[in-house]
Amino acid sequence: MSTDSVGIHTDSVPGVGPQPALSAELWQAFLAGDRRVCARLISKVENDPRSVPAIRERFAGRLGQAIRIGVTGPPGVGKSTLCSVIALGLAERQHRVGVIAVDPSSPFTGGAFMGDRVRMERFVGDDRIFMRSLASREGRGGLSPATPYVADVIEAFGMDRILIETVGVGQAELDVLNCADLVVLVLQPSTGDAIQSLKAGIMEAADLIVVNKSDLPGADTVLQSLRFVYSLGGAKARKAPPLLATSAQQTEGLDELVDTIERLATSLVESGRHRELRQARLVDEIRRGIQQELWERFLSQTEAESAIQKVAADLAESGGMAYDFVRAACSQVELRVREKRD
Ligand SMILES: Nc1nc2c(ncn2[C@@H]2O[C@H](COP(=O)(O)OP(=O)(O)OP(=O)(O)O)[C@@H](O)[C@H]2O)c(=O)[nH]1
Ligand SMILES: [Mg+2]
Repeated sequence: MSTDSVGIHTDSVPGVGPQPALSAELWQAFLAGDRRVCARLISKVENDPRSVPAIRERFAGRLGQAIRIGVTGPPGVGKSTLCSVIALGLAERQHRVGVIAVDPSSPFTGGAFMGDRVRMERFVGDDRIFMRSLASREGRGGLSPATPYVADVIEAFGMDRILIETVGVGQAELDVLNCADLVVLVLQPSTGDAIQSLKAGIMEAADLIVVNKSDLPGADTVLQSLRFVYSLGGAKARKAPPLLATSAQQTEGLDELVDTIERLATSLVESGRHRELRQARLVDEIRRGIQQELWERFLSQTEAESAIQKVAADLAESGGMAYDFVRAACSQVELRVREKRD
C-alpha cells in the first residue's frame, strides 16, 4: 500500500478507482486539534477530489451542527475586513470560528491573492479561529468547487461557526447559496446604482444586508434604495432582511452586526430551518454521488470508453443522435444487472 505525503493511502481498488483511507495517526492528530493536520487535510480535499469520500467518511457524527455563513458582495466593499471582525466577535461570544476566504485564481499560478494570506496572520496563535484561503479555480459563481468539503473539514475539526467569503465578482455569486445556512450581503455607499443590477437571486437570498464604509458619504442613500426595493417586493423577499450600516474603519455598528448574525443563527436552529437546509444539501449530495458512482462503474466496464469514442465518431459522420446510444447502453447495463440477479 502506498502512502502519500499527507499520510493518506492511495491504493487502487479494481473497478472503483483509488480508495484513499486516512491513517489512524493522522486522524488522532486531527482529533487532538493539530492545526497543521487540519491544514493538510484541507489541501488534500482541495487538490484531490478523489480523496474526499474517504476523508469525509471519518466525519460521521461530527457534521451538521455548525452554522455556515456566506459573506458575499461586490469587489472591495470590505468583505474580508468584516469577516475578520465577525470572526473575532463570534470568538468573544464563545464560538470556535472557521473562516474560508475564496480568492480569484491567478491565471498563472492558480494561487490565492497575498492580501488574504497576510490578513490571516492576524489569527495565528488564536486557537478559537481557523482561517483558510482557497483559490476559486474553475468554480463559477464565486466559490472554489471544494468549498463545501473544506467547510466539512473545518467543522469536523471543531468549529461551530464557519464564515465563507466569496470572490467579489458581483454578478454571479450564487454558489454561496448552496453551501451557506445564512447569507450576508455586503454593499458600500457607491454601490447605490449597482443595486438595480445585483442578481435578483442574491437579494432574495440575503438574510442580512450590511452597508459597510458608512464613514463615506452616501450610505443613507443606499439604505433608502434598499428599503425601497424591498417595499416594492421587487426582490421577492420572504420578508425584508435586517439592514445594517457599519464602518469597519471607525468601528461603528460592528457589535450590532455580530449580535444580529447570532440572533439569526439562533432562530435558524430553533425554527428547524437549519436542519431542513442540511437535509436539502444531503439530497443533492446523494443524487450527485449516485450519478458519479454509476458513471465510474459504467466506465470501468473496459469497453465503455472506446465504445463511446467509436459511436461518437460514427454519429459525427452520420448526423445521428447521441441519445439512441445512451438508451441502448443503459438497457444493456440493466440487462446485465437482471442476469446477475436471476
Ligand atoms: N473607508 C472605509 N474603508 C474600509 C472599510 N472597511 C474596509 N475598508 C477598506 O476597503 C478596502 C477593501 O477591503 P476588503 O476587506 O479587502 O474588501 P473585500 O470586499 O474583501 O475585497 P475583495 O475580496 O477584493 O472583493 C480595504 O482597503 C479596506 O481597508 C470601512 O468601513 N470604511
Ligand atoms: Mg476579500
